[in-house]
Amino acid sequence: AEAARQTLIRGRPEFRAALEFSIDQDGDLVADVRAAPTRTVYDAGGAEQLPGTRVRGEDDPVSADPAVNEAFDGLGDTHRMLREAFQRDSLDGAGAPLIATVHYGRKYDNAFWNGSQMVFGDGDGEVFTGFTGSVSVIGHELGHGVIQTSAGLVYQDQSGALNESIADVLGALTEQYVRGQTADEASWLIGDGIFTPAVQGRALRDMLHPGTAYDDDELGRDPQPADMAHYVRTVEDNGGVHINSGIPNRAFALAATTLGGYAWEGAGTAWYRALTGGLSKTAGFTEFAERTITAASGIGASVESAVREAWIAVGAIE
Ligand code: ASN
Ligand code: ZN
Repeated sequence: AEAARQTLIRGRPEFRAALEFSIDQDGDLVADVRAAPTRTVYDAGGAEQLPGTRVRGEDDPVSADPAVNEAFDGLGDTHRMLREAFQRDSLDGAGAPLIATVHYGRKYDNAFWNGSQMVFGDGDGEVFTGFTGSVSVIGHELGHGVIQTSAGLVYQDQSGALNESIADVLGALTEQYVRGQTADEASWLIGDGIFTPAVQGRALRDMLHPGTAYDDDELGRDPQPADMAHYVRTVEDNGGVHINSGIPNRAFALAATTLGGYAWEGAGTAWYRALTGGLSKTAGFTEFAERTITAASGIGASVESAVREAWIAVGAIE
């Protein structure tokens, strides 16, 4: 009877996270405080000292600084996607506060997750504009926080490339979720809009067509392989974690576009369940492929088959 009562007042478990209100023990309607993010944005003012000066929290007005607002909104977008698509309460599943620092360093050409918060550079203005301008980049960096508090994938070789790839998946899903895009409508680009017009390129990475995101006189060509036959063996970049992530990225984009519809529902849910369902921290592509197929089989036969075929297409399984 208690379970039925909970279902009546809170909705079925899979939809519960979408509710903004619930009923407390006295029968009163209360705001579901856990549903809301707790965001704080800091400004490093061009220094490399973290976190910097606090400039915006949940109760503060919009800032005069667009980078502050873009970071704040991007944190909220990622929090909402995790909660509504996967019923995950923030990065750690337990309501962790979301912290970001903007204007980190001078002409700093990157954004990163430092193990406990987001950090955004402004870019040098020649190759990169500010890093807060892309929701997929914000979702990627926060994705590292989700991965760290779930499978904890080791940031080296194949497990590191999976770490990078799953961060891209979470970044792409955040962007698609807030835009309301289906897999067919999505760009599958990570970092769309952060290159200056001087760069010959569309984005940092292209999940559906790895290796084609840019081809620039100064930057060179996008080094990502699209399948295992072109896996890059290197000691740089922790064994090519930002390079070989192209392989699992393409598996995800292929599975999602084969299925159509919203990517977080079919392929995304299989990936999320594989990530949070006992994956080993040194997992390689094959272990992850098998776990996503198992998770997909619990969603439906068409999802299982699309996921299996995608991993076969990139050469991670036979
Ligand atoms: N943007 C990069 C990333 O999140 C920063 C780095 O860690 N190399 O992977
Ligand atoms: Zn990353």
